[in-house]
Amino acid sequence: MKPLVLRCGRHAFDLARPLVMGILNVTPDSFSDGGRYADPRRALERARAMRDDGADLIDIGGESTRPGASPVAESDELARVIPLVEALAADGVAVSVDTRRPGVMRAAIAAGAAMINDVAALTAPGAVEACAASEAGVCLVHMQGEPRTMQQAPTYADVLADVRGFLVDRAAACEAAGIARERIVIDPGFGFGKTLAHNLVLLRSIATLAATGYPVLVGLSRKSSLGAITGRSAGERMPASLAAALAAVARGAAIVRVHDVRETLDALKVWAAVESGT
Ligand code: 7PJ
Repeated sequence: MKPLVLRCGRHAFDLARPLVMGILNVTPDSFSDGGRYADPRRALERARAMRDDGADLIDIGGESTRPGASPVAESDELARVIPLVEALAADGVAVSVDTRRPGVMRAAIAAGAAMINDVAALTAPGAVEACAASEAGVCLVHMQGEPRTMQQAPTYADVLADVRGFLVDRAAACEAAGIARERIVIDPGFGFGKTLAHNLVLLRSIATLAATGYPVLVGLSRKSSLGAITGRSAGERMPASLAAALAAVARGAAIVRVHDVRETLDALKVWAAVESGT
């Protein structure tokens, strides 16, 4: 059964059309836009530009989870993220916060965040409880290993079964703790302990993940798998990212997480017009 609505705090999203989540990395070292939005004024400008371009959600990350990244102190993560959440939530923007830390989750929710996006799928002690005590949406991401080492030698018996099983188990743990089904999104975690071949199996199998009944989020924007296919550097992967977003939506993805909001929405509009015949 296809989910109809996604509830994230005071926002309710109609899932009849795909949603676009704009990426805002406020880390000094994120792989594709590292450092560019570390200045809070520039970060706010960038977020508002993505909102004006039509982003449904803006995902703010203060801890780089790129392969090989080193950990960031919680106080630094809070200082980077929370003032932006406050400013954007006051504008009425649906803000998602990309974090693995329960302390950051609680502060983000108190500052008005609509969604917690966790590449560790709320596995940190206290993370499920921090989200259950709110009305925020949650995005549960599959990751094998941890960011520093996850791309060294990812292996799976059956990547789709492993990822699907993990995500369904995490969603069940969330529901058992009181997080309503309508607040939960799942994400296979492209590049999080996956080779190009693993990523392609998962992308081809989005419909199987969507058949769990949870909306599926896909994050492939500018990722290295697209570089492996095209031979392009991170800054030159926008066309590849648009193709990946369309491939995901055509297979049932509910949300695409992207750097290039305006271009992705244009591509999705053409795709939707073809699909609906209007
Ligand atoms: C993802 C993410 C993703 C979700 C990052 C990057 C690396 N959150 N955070 N899904 N990737 N939900 O932006 O390329 O794929 S950080």
